[in-house]
Amino acid sequence: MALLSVLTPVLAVILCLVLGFMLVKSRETPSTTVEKPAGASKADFRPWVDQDLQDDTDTTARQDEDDGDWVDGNEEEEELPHVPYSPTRYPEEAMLQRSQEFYTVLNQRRSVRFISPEPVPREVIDNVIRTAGTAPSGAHTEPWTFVVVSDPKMKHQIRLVVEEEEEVNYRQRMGDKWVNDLAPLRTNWIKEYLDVAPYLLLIFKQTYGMLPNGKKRTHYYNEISVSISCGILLAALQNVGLVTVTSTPLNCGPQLRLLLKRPANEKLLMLLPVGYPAADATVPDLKRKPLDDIIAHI
Ligand code: IYR
Repeated sequence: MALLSVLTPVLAVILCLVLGFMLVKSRETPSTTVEKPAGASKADFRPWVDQDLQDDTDTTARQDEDDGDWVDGNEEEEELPHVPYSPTRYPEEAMLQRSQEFYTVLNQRRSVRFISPEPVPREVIDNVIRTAGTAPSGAHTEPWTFVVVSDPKMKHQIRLVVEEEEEVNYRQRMGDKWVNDLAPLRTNWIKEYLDVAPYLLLIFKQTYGMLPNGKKRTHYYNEISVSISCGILLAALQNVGLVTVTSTPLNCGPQLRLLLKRPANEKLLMLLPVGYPAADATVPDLKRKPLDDIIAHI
């Protein structure tokens, strides 16, 4: 009996430890594998959703990342003047012509995997990024970082990381269906353009902001905001005759973030090799859906 009363607290402690361990394990996100979540059916398993891109919304995950308090709403509020706004208004005819011309330019945009090593002026890239930075963002938090890599050694390091992970993606993680769906595009894990393109643009979404006083600021809708900005960036590249391919290297985010010495609040959303198209570049002969298939007038 005496033995039992001594053992009970010990057993309780052991039980707590086991439960705590199980809880911690269940919260861990795999960083190098895309695993089918327990209980997920074939239909709801989405291997193309990069685990690293998920926002850390629960407070424990936030605290794990690094120290620092969050600003609360009132602290941040500042009086912001509203000023008159009257952008150019075009006559209808001009609108029609401009809409057609803009469509013609953007309709020529293609994802190009064969990029020329020919140098591109830095100022053009700066302006393209300036343009991307005009995107709207949740509560005007501008939650983006554009990392421009031109150093050949760093480009090669990036290539090594991407090719190693992508080989596992194509061979194991993506599955037969996805690999078959991509077959017509003739894409695989070998990404020569990562060495060859004069610039690699790595676009990071900031899952939260860091204020000068060390406090964290909520970045609402950060992924949507950065995605819009990427769309504008693609249009700006097209406007100057440069090409890219929207690569989204699955599972490479954490390694590339460390390689580029980016802070913990930044997560890689997209990697764009940028340059002129190679003289012998080819693209798949894709057709776009007709207007009637993408529009619903109500
Ligand atoms: N991220 C891989 C696979 C890939 C996925 C889609 I969806 C594409 O349209 C093309 C490629 C890669 O970049 O090769």
